[in-house]
Amino acid sequence: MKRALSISCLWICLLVLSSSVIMGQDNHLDITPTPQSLVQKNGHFILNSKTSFAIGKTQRADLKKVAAYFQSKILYSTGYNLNIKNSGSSNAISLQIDKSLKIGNEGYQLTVTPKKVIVKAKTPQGVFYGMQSVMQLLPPQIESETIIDNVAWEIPCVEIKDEPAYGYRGMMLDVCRHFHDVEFVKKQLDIMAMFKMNYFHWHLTDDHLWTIEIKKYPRLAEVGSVRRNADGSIHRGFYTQEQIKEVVAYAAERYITVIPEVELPGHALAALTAYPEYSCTGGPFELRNKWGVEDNVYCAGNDKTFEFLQDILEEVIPLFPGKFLHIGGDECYKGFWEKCPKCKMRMQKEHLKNLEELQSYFVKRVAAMVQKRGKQVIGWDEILEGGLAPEAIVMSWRGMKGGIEAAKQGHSVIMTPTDHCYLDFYQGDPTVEPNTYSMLRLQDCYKYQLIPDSVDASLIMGGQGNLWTESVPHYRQVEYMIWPRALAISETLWTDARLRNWKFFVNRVEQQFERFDRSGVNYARSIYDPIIYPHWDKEHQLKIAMKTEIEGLSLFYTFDNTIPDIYSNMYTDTLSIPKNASMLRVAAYKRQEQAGRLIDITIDALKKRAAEGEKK
Ligand code: TNX
Repeated sequence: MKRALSISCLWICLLVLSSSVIMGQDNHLDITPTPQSLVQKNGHFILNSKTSFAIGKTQRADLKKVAAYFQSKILYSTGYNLNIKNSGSSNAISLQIDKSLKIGNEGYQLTVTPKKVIVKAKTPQGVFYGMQSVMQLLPPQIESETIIDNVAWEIPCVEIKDEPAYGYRGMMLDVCRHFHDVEFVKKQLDIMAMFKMNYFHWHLTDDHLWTIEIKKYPRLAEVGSVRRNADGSIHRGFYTQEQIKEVVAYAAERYITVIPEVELPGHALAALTAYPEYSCTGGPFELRNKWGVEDNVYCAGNDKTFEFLQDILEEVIPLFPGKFLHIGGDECYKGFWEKCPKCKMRMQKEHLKNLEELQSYFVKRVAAMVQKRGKQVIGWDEILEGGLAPEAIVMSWRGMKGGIEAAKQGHSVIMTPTDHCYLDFYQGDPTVEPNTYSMLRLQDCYKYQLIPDSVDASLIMGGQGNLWTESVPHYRQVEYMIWPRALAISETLWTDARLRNWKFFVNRVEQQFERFDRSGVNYARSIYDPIIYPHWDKEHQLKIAMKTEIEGLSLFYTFDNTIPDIYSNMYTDTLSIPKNASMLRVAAYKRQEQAGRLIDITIDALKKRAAEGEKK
């Protein structure tokens, strides 16, 4: 897939000219991701019980579906069951396909006048995105799951022309470390669609669980989907093929393509527990019940391993009509291969010089099977080691370098580097966040610059946010980790980089919080928490610098164990630690109200952090 056509200068100029409107505080113009061009006009359209959808005389089934989708969303909160008609000269939301538009296939044009809302696009997908923008122009109550009376359902008059910067705008969910059921996955697809994301990468197999039913190998689901945790508790879950089809169809209605990931040659212990004969040692194994990577991987010397994988893929491929299939490829330990007689034979026979080449042989052999079935393979950037499989798409996660290298070799790339896209990392101070590792603040996601210098931009398909779930046991926490950081990711993938503006983005994120509250979506408010930097000065005294991620907050703190409020000391400059202090307590206030969480951190913990900071 090629990067969508670059946005014309005219659009940029239009946006700059209209930026005073956009940057304003008008809540009704809070569309995320920011449209490429938006001009506000006077007046508004009022949606009421008599408003109808107009989808044209031909009553295209695809437009009818789009209309029906939003009809039911609007019904929930307004109680209005809008009619779907052929035409309507006033009080109508007109959905139109216009192939002559000078816009990409996912783009749309939205015109709102007091009489009419017109959404035009080349494709139903474009119309769908135009309608998502309409929803965001309505008051936040539109997201309510129950009827709300006494709301003026106004849509401000606007002229929007919009299309994505990148064709691949994804989210990955790992359901192997912690399983999440179909209903929850569907809810995430709904939310992704609101922000015009179009690929759902479903990490279905790993050392810790195998989560997809394979009829020919029933033990994969029977054995591979049940884990005994280290504390003796059981964690289990898999999807039947019927459920998979249901999710794929549900996603398609939201213009989201589902990409399954079947991990190989590593991250395969759940499969090997069920069928140990495809490992080098023969097992027996148990599903991995501590985090980290398992050493036992598929045997690369045994032809039966490839037959097994082929059989699995033969069942997986028809379930996913999209053109991509992810075969993992990351973090494969090769120590057993080194000792395994069959693997050694394979290396000899195939003239493979080292274990990296054996890994490459493995990936290439499976990639060829997948490609024979008409699919393109995606692999994590380790598939570069020992030589890339022809046509393989590289998902660059260990920074951008894998992506750069792959693009230099002429391969397509999906950028998902840890320091912008890893939604399993902390997003605020570790003392108040659920336990995990490393740091990725909202701002880090927003700074995501996909195209490094020196690569052919057309090979960068786009990017995605990744949620690994080692430390995410509960579905509410999945949402907490994804939102709002995925808003930043969606904007970096949709909106032209030149139009990005952190301050304006934060305003919109804050408006979105209200919408999430209304629709029962969990999210993190970590942007309101203080950021604390303990460090040693030249005299080796502990000092504390603090700041906030967003503007408009003041920090109040105490060292005497009392709870800070606006009458406490306000932070203005680097602090020294008073004698006998044992704890710093600090909270951010927005005007008179406490905005973020109270952070309590002992002086000992601050010292430890300062030391760790020095090591970095
Ligand atoms: C690396 S990213 C992994 C995952 C872990 C993740 C934790 C990648 C291809 N592999 O298996 O869950 O780090 O952040």
